[in-house]
Amino acid sequence: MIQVRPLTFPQDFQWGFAAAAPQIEGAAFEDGKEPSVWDTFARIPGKVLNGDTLDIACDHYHLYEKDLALMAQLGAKNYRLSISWPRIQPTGRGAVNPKGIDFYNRLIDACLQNGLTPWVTMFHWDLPQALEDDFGGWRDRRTAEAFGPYAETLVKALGDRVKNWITLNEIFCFTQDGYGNGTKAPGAKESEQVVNQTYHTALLAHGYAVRAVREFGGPGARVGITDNPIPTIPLTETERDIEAAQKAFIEINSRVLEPLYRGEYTEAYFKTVGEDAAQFKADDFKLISQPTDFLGLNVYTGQFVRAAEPQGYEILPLPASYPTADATWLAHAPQAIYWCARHVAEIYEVPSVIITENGAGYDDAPPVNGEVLDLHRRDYVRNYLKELHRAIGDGVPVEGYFLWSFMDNYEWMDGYQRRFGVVYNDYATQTRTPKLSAKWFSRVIAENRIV
Ligand code: GBH
Repeated sequence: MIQVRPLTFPQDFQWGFAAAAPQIEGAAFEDGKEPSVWDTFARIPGKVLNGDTLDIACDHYHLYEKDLALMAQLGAKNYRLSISWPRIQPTGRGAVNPKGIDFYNRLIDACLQNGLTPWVTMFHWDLPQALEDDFGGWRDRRTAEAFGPYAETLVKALGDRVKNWITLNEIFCFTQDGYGNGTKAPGAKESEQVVNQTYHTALLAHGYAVRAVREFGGPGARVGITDNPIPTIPLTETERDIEAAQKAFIEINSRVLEPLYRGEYTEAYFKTVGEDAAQFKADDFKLISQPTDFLGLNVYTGQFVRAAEPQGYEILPLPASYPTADATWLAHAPQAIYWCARHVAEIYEVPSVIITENGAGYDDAPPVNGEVLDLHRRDYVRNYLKELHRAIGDGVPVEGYFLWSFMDNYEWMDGYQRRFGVVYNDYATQTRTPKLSAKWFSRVIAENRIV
């Protein structure tokens, strides 16, 4: 007879859903919230598909109780949410908006009532517009200095119930894309040197936030950052290609991971940025490289690498026929999750890896007879989970997996067309319909194995 070996996860493996405030909350100008850079950016013609704004989004600000109940019904035990800085501090500095604190108090309480452990991201790209206007946003270290008191406010207000803190989400996206390519808010197109400076400011902000958690987090508080390094997949799993993939990983991701884990800008960093390095003060790295408790990884796609001279590696372009999601940047490369987790464990010896996001964006059609048969998304996730399971089997310390995303939401410059949810959202009626992928994922959680 056939011997089936179930793909079971460790007993204490943490399953959950991920989402972010600006993408789901709506209520963009309610209860004292002032605009974020995204509220401004979305109003610039041509920047976001169909001119979609974040004004209403999934109206989660008003519907959160129902949403959390559905999440719990699907069996999730963890929820990664983010907090809107301009809701807490409308101008990014000074007086705290009591209604902002009230909302997150209610949200966290509702998580706990539903058996959901909150994992809180302090910043998921919605910088208060006032900081962009007054300081130049992430170009200027005053923004990092403002982040410290903001983080402290959060930790003091919510730290009795929140024990898992994520300082920043994907530095690359709000620096390189925000100030370099201009595809994300604030939509600037600065020199490489300025872009590298925005990375440095972000790293400092992370450092201030780590300090806030250490000082005021109370018993059991943990802190980490979520990064989206480009996963480098060895073309073949042979020594030569693996070594090449490691080298490529270090170099192409050197702007964030090297200062965080090596406590300086390294040779790999200077090799990558050349003469456009960030300016820094000697003490900065004490703040930036404080030890953290876990590293969050957002993994969607990867790049294939093989050994080659003279630099030791070659990154292979993906052919046009390579399978992708409707989000065309999202090439279907399940090994990316294995290699990304393994690289950070092997190179930086991170104590714990958490997949803080993984998922797929498609332009799903509305439910038919109450069903969305998103086998494309289901199989995408299933294949990535198999590779994650393999990583755990090989000894990579992976502690949890958060699916991006709970429900369809505001997909940044792709607006509402591009859907990453496992729950379908009808924006006209704010009706939520779990897709096939949600029901399947719910069984995975219940059985703690790939079904
Ligand atoms: C995550 O970002 C975000 O954290 C989340 O908010 C978002 O909704 C989710 O993923 C899905 O996108 O230059 O054309 O090759 C993912 C960020 C988006 C970064 C695509 C790299 C490359 C675009 N990635 N981007 S392209």
